[in-house]
Amino acid sequence: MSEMKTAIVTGVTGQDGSYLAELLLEKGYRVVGLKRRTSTNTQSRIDHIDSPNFLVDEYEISDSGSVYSIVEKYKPDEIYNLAAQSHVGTSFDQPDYTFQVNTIGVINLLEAIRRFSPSTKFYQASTSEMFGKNVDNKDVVLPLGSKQGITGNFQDENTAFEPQSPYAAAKLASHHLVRNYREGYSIFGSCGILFNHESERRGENFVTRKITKWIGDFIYWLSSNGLDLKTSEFDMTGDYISATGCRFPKLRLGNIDAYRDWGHAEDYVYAMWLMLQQENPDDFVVATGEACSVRNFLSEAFEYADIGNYEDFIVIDPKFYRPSEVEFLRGDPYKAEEMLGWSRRVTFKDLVHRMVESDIHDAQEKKKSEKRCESKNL
Ligand code: NDP
Ligand code: GDR
Repeated sequence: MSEMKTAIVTGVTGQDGSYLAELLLEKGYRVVGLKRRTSTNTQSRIDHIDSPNFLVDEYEISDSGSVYSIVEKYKPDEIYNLAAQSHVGTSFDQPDYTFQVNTIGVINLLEAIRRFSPSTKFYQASTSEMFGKNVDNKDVVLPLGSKQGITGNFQDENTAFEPQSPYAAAKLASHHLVRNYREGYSIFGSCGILFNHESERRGENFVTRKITKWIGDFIYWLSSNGLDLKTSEFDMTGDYISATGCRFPKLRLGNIDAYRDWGHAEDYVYAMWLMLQQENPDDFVVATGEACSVRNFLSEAFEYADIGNYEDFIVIDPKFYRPSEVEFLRGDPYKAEEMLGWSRRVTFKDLVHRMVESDIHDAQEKKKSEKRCESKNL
């Protein structure tokens, strides 16, 4: 019987960390999930994992001594570095901190591997944000039967990087550092250039989850106040949706004309694992090949929840605009499909539907005991 592999997952309390921990456990690994010390519990995404092969240890990614101790202690077969200050908008307000976590943290891990565990394979969570404003264009039509790839505007492994935020700049520095350690010290370091991936576990301040969470809360508010969108009278003027002494805040959003290539996180963590099972380290774009706008997401979500025209329920708030925006991201996953045998399973529509269903369900469950009418807010 082969010996059990050990994998460290940084950022295990996050969206991807939780799915990756589940996948690695299924594959027979011992999984060490790393979390930072916090004054409140941040383990809601991993609380359900019940396995003797799963343990959670504490560290601080920006503290080299802490990272060295952890790597020396476990000398893992694989490290998946998912920890990050991952919010692009926040990185404009906290650029220094973003670099401490997203770049210095990566240096700490690479140095720890070089010094204490040079045979450890390393996965770095790079991002499509590194392309920023840059797109390539492909207008090729291949012969029938050959792999089509995609046409039109896209980004792939050869597209030049042009980061538009401190987040993207910090991630790009780390992307280059991994290549540096790969070439300079023969460390097995692979970078997944992952395009947006969402899920029922997505953080609530990313735009997709913000939308579906609002829908869940709104539907609960309607039902708990005996309101019906088709038969009740609503006043839709201003920032609230008001009816019979109750009101509910409209959904406040920023730039809804941005396009993203959205997949499901469960599919994407599988690509991470595949990258570390290859003979040689390399970088791969992981994407669906389809771009949809925030408007498309809104429209699909509101239609699925049977609410009506999303435009009546949202307010555009300049607060959510970024100093510089990435308008269009659409990845060509050809290399990952060919070399890793990876392909996405969840479509854009399925993703939206799953997130809407989950948030409607959660809102009903969580708020059953809450007061029925928010008229006190009037
Ligand atoms: P999340 O924001 O859900 O999770 C981030 C994780 O990093 C959390 O576990 C968080 O811990 C941890 N973290 C944040 N700050 C620190 C810190 N100072 N020290 C240690 N840990 C910290 O992100 P995702 O799961 O969505 O993304 C995973 C990785 O992939 C990130 O690196 C992200 O930048 C990258 N990425 C994500 C994409 C996406 O679309 N989801 C696309 C491309 C790249 P805590 O719970 O304590 O906050
Ligand atoms: P992104 O995701 O910046 O692509 O980064 P996010 O969901 O934050 O934004 C997507 C697009 O929606 C626009 N937008 C809003 N965004 C947020 N968060 N809140 C709003 O109210 C809102 N209104 C409009 C944004 O301007 C943007 O154009 C995600 C993160 O997971 C990164 O860590 C990861 O690297 C990239 O995806 C790939």
